[in-house]
Amino acid sequence: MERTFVMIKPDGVQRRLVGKVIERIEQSGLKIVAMKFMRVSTELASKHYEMHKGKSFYDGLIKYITSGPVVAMVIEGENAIAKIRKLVGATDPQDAAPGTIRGDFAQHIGRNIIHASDGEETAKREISLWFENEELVDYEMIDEQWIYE
Ligand code: D4T
Repeated sequence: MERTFVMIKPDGVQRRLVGKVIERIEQSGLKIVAMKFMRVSTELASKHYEMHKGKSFYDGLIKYITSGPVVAMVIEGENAIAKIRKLVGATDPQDAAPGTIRGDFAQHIGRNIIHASDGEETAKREISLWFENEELVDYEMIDEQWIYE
């Protein structure tokens, strides 16, 4: 089982898409192990996006992510990292396939609704950046035998 970090960005919250996004994650068989509704500080935003520091879109990105509340989550499942990236779709919504979250709900790369970790190392780093260990809940879902063979 793998864990990944997912965040519904301020535009997702403002456009009242929180329920729809979480529904897609849940109905795919993945499991929520942590979730919080929060305002992102500039400090947290700059740590989260430190790899983009110096790029042309960096300042706008930090302003956007700190502009309103977000929903931060940790999601667990078999190949959860790749599975969520597929559900989310390409970074630029103009390239995101129909049926993906960005393909169905977004238009512009600077307002792309959702973030999801892009690999194992990133997932580990982001989960520990956004959550304390005790905020991650270990539990079993009653339908696990119907989700996994
Ligand atoms: P995030 O991190 O938001 O899930 O996006 P991705 O993992 O899909 O894409 P990324 O790290 O390459 O980009 C981070 C974030 O920056 C915005 N962005 C990106 C932008 O506004 N203009 C750009 O040219 C790029 C490359 C969108 C996502």
